Amino acid sequence: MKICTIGLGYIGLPTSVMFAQNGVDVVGVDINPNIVEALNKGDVHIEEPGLAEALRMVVQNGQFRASLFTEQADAFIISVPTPNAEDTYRSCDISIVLQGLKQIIPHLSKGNTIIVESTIAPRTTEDEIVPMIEQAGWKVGEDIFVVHCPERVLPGQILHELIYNNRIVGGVTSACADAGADLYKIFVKGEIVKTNAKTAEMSKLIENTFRDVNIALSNELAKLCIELDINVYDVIQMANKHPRVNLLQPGPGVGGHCLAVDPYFIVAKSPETAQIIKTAREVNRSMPHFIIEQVNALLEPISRPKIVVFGITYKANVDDIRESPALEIIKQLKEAGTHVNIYDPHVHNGFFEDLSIEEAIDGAHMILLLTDHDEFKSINYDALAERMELPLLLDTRHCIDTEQWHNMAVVNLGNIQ
Ligand code: SAJ
Repeated sequence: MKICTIGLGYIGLPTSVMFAQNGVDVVGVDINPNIVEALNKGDVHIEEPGLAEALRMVVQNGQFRASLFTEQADAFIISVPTPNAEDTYRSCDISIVLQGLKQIIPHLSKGNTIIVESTIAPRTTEDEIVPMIEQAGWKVGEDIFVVHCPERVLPGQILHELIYNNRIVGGVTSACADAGADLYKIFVKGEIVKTNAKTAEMSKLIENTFRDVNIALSNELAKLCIELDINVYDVIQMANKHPRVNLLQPGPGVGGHCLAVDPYFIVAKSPETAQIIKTAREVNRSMPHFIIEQVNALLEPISRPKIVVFGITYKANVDDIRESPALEIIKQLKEAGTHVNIYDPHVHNGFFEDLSIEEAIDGAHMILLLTDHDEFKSINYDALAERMELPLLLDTRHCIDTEQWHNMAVVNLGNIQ
C-alpha cells in the first residue's frame, strides 16, 4: 500500500508519519523545498510532542520520504490550508485544495482513493471536487473513490488524538465511504463513522463553531461581570457546578487556524440565517481591543508605558501564531506608540527580537500575559518585580495565582474592577 499526502503541515505531516509507522509507504509532497529537505534529513519544522522522534524513525526505516512532486499511489490525502477568502463574509478559499487535486489527476489509476482532510465549506466535495475528477474522465464511486475525512485533532496532542479520536468518513457514495474507512482502519483505534461528504463537511465546521460560540459566551460574560463588578471566574466556577453547564474560559480572543476561520465558511454560505455564529465571531474578535482598553485604564497615569507581552502563540505550549489575538494586541499597542517587548519561549522565528526574560522585563510597567505557556506558571514573579518600573501583571488567561506574590500585583479579568 502506498499513500501520497499533499501538504506537510500541522496535519499532513503527523498523518503521513502515522501511516508510515503502520507499514504504509508514504511519500509526502510539499511546495516548500526547505521543508522537503529538512524532513528528508529527519528534522521537523513544527512543534508537536512526539513528532520529531516519530519522523526520525520512519525516515530512517525508509517508510516515509518527502518530495516536491506528486506521484502515483493507491491513495491520495490532501491536507493543505483553506484560508478565508478576502470577500465580504470571509468564505472558504479552496484554491490550494484544487491545485493539489490538479497535481493528483495525471497520476490517477482505476481504484484509487482521494481523501480531502482540509476543512472545506458545506457541499464543496460534491460541487467542486467531484466535477473536476469526472471532467478528467473518471467515474467517482466506480473508478475513483472520493472522501471528505475532516481532521479533528487538537494541536499539542495530535499523535494521540489521530489514533484514538473517532473519525468521520464522508464518502460521495457508500463505496467511497467504505474505501476511506478501510484506509483509516490502518491506524485509527477510535470509532470510524461513515456518512456522506456534505454531512462530514458540515459536522466538522459546526464542531469548531460550537466551541467558538461557547467561548464568545464566556467572553461576553467577562465583559458583563467587569461592568457589574462581579468576579467572572467565581461565576464560571459556580455555574459549572450545574450538571448540564460547562462554560469555557474567557481570554484575549480566539486564535488558531480553526476556530477563528471555520465559522465564517458557514456564515458565507448563508449570511442571513447564520446570526448566532456571526455574532459570536464579532464578540471574539472584539477581545483584543477590550484587553487594550483594560491595559490603558491600568496604565493611565504613565505617559510612555513599556509593556512586556508574555506569549504570542494562539494557545499554550504550541509554536503556532496563526490568527493569534496577541498579534492584533501588539499591533494596536504599537500603533498607539507603546513600547512593546515580546517574550515567548516557544517562538524563535525572527518575528520579534529574541530577548532573555531579564532583557525583556527591565524597566517595564506591565507584564501582559496573553498565552498560558507552562513556563510562565513557574516563574518567580517577585524576583521579576524588582527589575520593573511598575510591578504589575495583567493575566488574561487566569493562570497566575493572585495571592502568591508580594511584590508583583497580579490582575486578571476577574479582579480588574
Ligand atoms: N480558547 C479560549 N477559551 C477556552 C478554550 C479555548 O479562549 O476555554 C481559545 C484558545 O486560547 C485558542 C482558541 O480558543 O486561541 C482555539 O483553541 P482550542 O484549543 O479550542 O482549539 P484548536 O484551534 O487548537 O483546535 C480546534 C479543536 N476543535 C474543537 O475542540 C472543537 C480541534 O479538535 C480541531 O481539530 C482543530 O480545531 C481543527 O484543526 O479544526
